[in-house]
Amino acid sequence: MNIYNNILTAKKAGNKLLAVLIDPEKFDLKNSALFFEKVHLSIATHIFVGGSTDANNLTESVVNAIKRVTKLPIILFPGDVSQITNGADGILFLSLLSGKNPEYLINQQIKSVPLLKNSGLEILPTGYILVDGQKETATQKVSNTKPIPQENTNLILDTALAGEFLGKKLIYLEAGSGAKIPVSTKIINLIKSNISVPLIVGGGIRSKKTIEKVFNAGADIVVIGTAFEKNDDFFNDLKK
Ligand code: 1GP
Repeated sequence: MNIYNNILTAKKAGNKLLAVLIDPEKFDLKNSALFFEKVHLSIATHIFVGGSTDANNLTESVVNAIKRVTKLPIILFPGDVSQITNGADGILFLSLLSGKNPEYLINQQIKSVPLLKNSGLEILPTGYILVDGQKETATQKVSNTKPIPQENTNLILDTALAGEFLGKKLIYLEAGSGAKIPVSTKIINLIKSNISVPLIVGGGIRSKKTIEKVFNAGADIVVIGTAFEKNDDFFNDLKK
């Protein structure tokens, strides 16, 4: 599986990608077969697994259980080094560029190297940018960083470009899980027209209409978590 090349191919062809975010702390393992039946009927293309915290170390068992019921690429979206498990296919190797907390800029990444170097996980270097979604999100609390206000478009753009100049292969604009408002289409459009790597957008997206708006503004990958956690019938709106 070459996850990044497949993302680039989709981007080139203008095929939009949808990632379903599974938070191990909230996922009902007993329901996984049924949940994935719905996922497979939908336009979802990727599974992200992760959360800001995983106090009971559930990530490994969730990844292994999911692996048995889907062939979609499973990509770790870890809140910290403890959420790394070999059972997945790849990992968003995140650096929280919007914050000024060295722990999430580089320290967690250094700590993860012994786990990653022999893991077989495809590593996807990702510039992670937290934008204010009008709600104090778990990412903000756990990372002890402030999101960039949406009005501050220049700072968001320069942060994204700094990420690209540093060699990040993906830029992730994040309003935070359960955000009141998603990243604006104006910002998505601005970032998209200035970077050349694929753009991921997530946080607070909970309707088909918003997904379409976010795609049309330039997102290559949209990430949905809360909308599925609350109501997995949401997949019915997103049938292939
Ligand atoms: C959070 O971008 C993801 O990291 C998804 O956010 O839970 O609001 O869909 P939601």
